[in-house]
Amino acid sequence: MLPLELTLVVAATRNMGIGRNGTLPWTGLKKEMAYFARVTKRLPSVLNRDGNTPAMNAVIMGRKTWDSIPPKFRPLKGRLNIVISRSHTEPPAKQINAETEAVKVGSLEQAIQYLESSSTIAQSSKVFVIGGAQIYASALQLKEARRVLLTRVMSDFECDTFFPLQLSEDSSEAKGDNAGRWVRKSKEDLDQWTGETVPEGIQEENQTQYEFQMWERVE
Ligand code: FOL
Repeated sequence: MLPLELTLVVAATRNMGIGRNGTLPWTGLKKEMAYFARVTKRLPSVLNRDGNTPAMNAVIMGRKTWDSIPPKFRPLKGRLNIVISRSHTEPPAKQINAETEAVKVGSLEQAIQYLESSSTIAQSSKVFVIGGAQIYASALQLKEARRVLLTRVMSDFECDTFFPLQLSEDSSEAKGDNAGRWVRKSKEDLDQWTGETVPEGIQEENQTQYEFQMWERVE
């Protein structure tokens, strides 16, 4: 069996707000969005063994998140996009052109099965869950969900959608409903995992402060 790992990527306020009216609660966090794009695109340094197929990372999202992405940015470039909807009742197409279309599946489990049967992705790529709340909640139930790349937004934006796990500021440990302790990792661990030098400490953009963090589940 392939040990597929899921990394959740999210930007959230201190009370874990992630969305409002079907979109992000804030506007103009351009460098934050650029971080999201870079980190989800960047391939792990190990290369895939079977030759010429260019490896890509995968991003798994729910249908509402897909709808929230500006059409000109869909599918998210340079990544295999997998979209979950209960209305996707056909088995996913075996061959899709990732540059122009998304893989459609009916559940997170089907998304994982699809990736496990796609040898190039399963063996050499990172798999990100990019929301929204319903899909994060499903992912957090799974042991495969090992890590959260959290951008902690310090301003209190009004939100109607929340990340279903409280990752606390003060204590370095968080308790979820669905098992496991979550611990905040160091800047060095974040740099190593992402393969880049992530800006450390409080960032500010468009009068909004935020911080790049990495959390991992400990057994
Ligand atoms: N995680 C983080 N850290 N920040 C986010 O904004 C974020 N957003 C989502 C999931 N995880 C996140 C879901 N929402 C795009 C738009 C909305 C969205 C995710 C992605 C999007 O258009 N992305 C383009 C970047 C376009 C640009 O450069 O402005 C991409 O190529 O990734």
